[in-house]
Amino acid sequence: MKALLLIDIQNDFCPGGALAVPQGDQIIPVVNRLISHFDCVVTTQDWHTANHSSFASSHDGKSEYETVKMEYGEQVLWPDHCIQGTSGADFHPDLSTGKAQLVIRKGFRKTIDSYSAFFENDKRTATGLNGYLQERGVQDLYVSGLATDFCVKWSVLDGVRLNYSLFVIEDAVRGIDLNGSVEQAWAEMTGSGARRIHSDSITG
Ligand code: VGL
Ligand code: ZN
Repeated sequence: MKALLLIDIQNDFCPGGALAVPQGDQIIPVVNRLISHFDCVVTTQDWHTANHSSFASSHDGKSEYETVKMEYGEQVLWPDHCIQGTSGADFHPDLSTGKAQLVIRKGFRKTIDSYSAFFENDKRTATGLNGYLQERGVQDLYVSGLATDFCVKWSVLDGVRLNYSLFVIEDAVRGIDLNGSVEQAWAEMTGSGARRIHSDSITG
């Protein structure tokens, strides 16, 4: 069984949003077509508290995109984004979310960020997605969404580690790109064994 994973296709990650990914909205028509080819569709939703510890605004004297050391490791500090219940945290209105069977919310604990769909940034606290996919008999994971170099990459690397077959759909992802992080993300993902594919190859 195969599943399509939609990572964080939310207003704040699209042009005009608080943490806009360049051309983030351009993946939406591609993703909407893909959804029709899958019986299992799962989406994640970045879902932060106000004053979340991943926000630069929560750290005196720190600027956006600087990093800080947290108990669980290095953390990039972001603009305030995807705050629970705000329109920025909503899925993009053009995304066909109706077929999504599971919404995994992540980053909802104030003191820890969560990039991966599988684990919070301590790499230990599970979101529950693995159990869900196991119980549904999913083996092949097709990944789309935002952003290539953060939540997509971390989800893909965890998925490989958990022994799923990973397919990253290159025209259905876009990145933030801090200092070449998109190119590095592709190297890490393909180096881990994930396959880079084009959405054209998904039919039937
Ligand atoms: C993301 C930074 C902060 C992502 C989420 O979805 O890639 N990036 N929160
Ligand atoms: Zn976030």
